[in-house]
Amino acid sequence: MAIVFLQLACGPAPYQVVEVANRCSLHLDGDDDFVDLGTIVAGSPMMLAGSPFTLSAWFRQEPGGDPYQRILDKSDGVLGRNGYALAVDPGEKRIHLYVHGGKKGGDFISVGGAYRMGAWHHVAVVAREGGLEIWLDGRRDGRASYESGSHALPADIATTARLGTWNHEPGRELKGWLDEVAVWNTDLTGDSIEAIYSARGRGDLSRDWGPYDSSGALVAWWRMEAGPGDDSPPPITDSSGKNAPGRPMPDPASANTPTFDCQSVP
Ligand SMILES: [Ca+2]
Ligand SMILES: [Ca+2]
Repeated sequence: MAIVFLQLACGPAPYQVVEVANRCSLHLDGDDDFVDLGTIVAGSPMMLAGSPFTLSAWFRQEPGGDPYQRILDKSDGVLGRNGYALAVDPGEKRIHLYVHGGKKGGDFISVGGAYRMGAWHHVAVVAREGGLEIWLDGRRDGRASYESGSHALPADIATTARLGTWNHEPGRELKGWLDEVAVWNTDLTGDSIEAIYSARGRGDLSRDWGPYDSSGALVAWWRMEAGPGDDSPPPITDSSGKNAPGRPMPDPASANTPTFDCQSVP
């Protein structure tokens, strides 16, 4: 019996991941770099109006920079107003999930010290009908709680959306790397989130495999893979095929833009 147990505990995963190559990530310098995703209008898949949803991303943060740095923000004000936002705060090393239904919303936070600077981490946040969840590196944060406000699902209100900052003034720019940022218009199971984490940015989210059975609900997937084109700057392609490519935006001072980094991936 001991040998059987050992094989179960140490053997390969009991399913086959449908793999994709992961060659590159996106580096943002923390100084006004971001990716413009345009305006999310009525009927857009990223509106997520009144819907359970899941956001997933790999991130590697560098010290310094702004507080409450945004991974993804679809809003027109602070605290994800009229939409939703996912942030990583380098001071407290805490994840923030903001969801706002148009009249009310909340700031849902992980424990402090939830992740390490300079290392790749996977974050998934889930909005279910009855509440929110934060998952870090494949494990649910059982102590996550509301810093303010209360449960809501996203509003049906047009706002802009961005990767790497918020939407109404400078000051929440991500300093570090992003990769494999994905959005679903459903609440993924815990087993799905564990599987996505275990695949380390190499699972094909457009196909079902193992416990991951939500490919049909994928509404955005930015893989940050440098394309063959010579556009400058190159567009940030959405591999779900449901959104127009994102535009890497230059900062006014130095005019540099987010850059593909094919040396650092999760
Ligand atoms: Ca910059
Ligand atoms: Ca990638």
